[in-house]
Amino acid sequence: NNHKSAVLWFTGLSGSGKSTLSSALESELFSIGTHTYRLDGDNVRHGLNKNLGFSPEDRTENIRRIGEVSKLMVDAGLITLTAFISPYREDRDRVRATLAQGEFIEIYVKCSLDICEVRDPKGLYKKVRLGEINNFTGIDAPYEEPLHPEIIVDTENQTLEESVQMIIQYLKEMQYI
Ligand code: GGZ
Repeated sequence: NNHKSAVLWFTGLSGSGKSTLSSALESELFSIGTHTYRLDGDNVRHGLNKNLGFSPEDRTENIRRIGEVSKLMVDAGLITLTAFISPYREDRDRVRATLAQGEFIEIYVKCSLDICEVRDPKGLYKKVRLGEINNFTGIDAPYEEPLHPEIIVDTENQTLEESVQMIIQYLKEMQYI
């Protein structure tokens, strides 16, 4: 184990690029021998958190459990990557507070709602506009931007590779890897 463990906590709107970016970063970290694990909706909302929906209370509980699991993974020595909207600042800050100094790296995946809606990778925004989904983040549910994230990636104006390298650069400078 030639690296420090930490959580790379990606936060941002649906369609902002959290999954794409965290996957690409994980591949890059794997190629340099880092031990990682990635948590996202596919492996968490269908399993551990399958009893949770998208009400404010359920989102808070979703993030609390993911925070606790992340903490265990950090204890196991992994660089843990999480890709959840995590819309509430208080919920993210609570996760930060459960970890030691330097173990929580908040990465704001910044992208305007307009562009997320144009990308619409899963056709969800279209469904929202048709009235088939409600309480959708950015439309009729809040998204609270991080005030002091460790890293901001602007996926509207940066390429995927630039965003990956920006995070790798940070991890090197701060001597995580
Ligand atoms: C936001 C929703 C909703 C509502 C379903 N609001 O783009 P996606 O599909 O893959 O990412 C979204 C995902 C959000 O789950 P999270 O666990 O990341 O959310 S939170 O952190 O707020 O608990 C979207 C889909 O689930 N989705 N309904 N109403 N996103």
